[in-house]
Amino acid sequence: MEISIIGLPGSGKTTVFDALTKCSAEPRPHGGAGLTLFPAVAKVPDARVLKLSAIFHPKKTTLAEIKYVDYAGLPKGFGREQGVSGQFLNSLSTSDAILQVVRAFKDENIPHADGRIDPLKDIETLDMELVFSDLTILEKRLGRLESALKMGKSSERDAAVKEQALLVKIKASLDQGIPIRLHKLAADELRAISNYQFLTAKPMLIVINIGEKQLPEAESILGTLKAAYSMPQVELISMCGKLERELAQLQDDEAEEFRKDIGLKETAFAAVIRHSYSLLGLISFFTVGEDEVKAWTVKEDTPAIQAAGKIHTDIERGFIRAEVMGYEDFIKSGSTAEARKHGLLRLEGKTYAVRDGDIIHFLFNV
Ligand SMILES: Nc1nc2c(ncn2[C@@H]2O[C@H](COP(=O)(O)OP(=O)(O)OP(=O)(O)O)[C@@H](O)[C@H]2O)c(=O)[nH]1
Ligand SMILES: [Mg+2]
Repeated sequence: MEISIIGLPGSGKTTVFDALTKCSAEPRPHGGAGLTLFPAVAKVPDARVLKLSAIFHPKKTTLAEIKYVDYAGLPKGFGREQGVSGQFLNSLSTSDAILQVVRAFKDENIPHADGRIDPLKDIETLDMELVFSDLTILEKRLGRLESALKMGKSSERDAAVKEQALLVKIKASLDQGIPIRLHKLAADELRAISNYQFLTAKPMLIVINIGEKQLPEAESILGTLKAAYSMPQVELISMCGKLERELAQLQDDEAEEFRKDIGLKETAFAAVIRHSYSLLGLISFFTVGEDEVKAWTVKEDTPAIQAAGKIHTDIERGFIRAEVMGYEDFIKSGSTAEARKHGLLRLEGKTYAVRDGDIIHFLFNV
């Protein structure tokens, strides 16, 4: 799972990225090296894993991970309806979701490209950029479809005509600046366009980057923006990027202390990661034991056999059964033996849809 971080120049992308990934990316080069991708992994905070770890005392405790990508040296003109192409577009296209950083912080020493701080305007500007990029891809495809239809074989004609109609429909609304995710496309239509990796069809998490002084008004800033900009598959959240980056460099207990002092409830980065997770339709299941307690990431409704394959292809190939108990059931029971006694340890087959919080032991044979 990979999430690309984009936003207008100077909006705080790198600051937010550093906060999420605890500054674990390679140092960035200085000066015009062209576009460079910076991937780094964020650990998904999950109190359940820590609790399981406290019960099993494993040698190793492993949290789930999400990969974020930051870009240095964005093309000049990004945000001016001309910037997404080449390597930048390739990378954005293959990512599973987009995290957009929007500047709300005020700082006279850091000029905004448009000379004003207006988060909603910036969101719309970036939307236009992504719409424009999708239009370019779509028009190319339409052109090719048209010439194929002119000389095409009759066997492929029906599919081509159908696709053409769909693309024309999408183009009409992109032309009006409407993102594809606002279309209520049917499942087969979504499948038909999935290859194009349209940017405005991807889930998007918008992080409003507020300044420290704005912390008391964070909720009202966010509320206003949510009221003005709401659509399916888009989630808005606020975060003080600069402060969170500083906190990310402290020891956990020091950071916790600091947070309490300034009245920050949940770590903002935890909230961003949680939202990234739900936006992507991801859930966690756990494996437990003396060696390791580990959180695994899968899509909602993943069948048990596929979840097994995440751990090892041998387990998938030799899958016999899965022993499953819900996290809450386990905690209530206090131990696996108790859970078994009360019938809370279930035997499930290959097609069982894994649920968030399942503790799974796979039985297999190779
Ligand atoms: N005052 C203040 N400054 C911030 C905040 N967040 C980021 N900045 C500053 O804004 C500047 C730009 O931040 P970056 O994180 O580099 O922004 P970016 O979007 O990665 O910039 P480019 O990659 O150059 O487009 C830096 O000097 C940051 O220290 C904030 O919340 N408050
Ligand atoms: Mg940057």
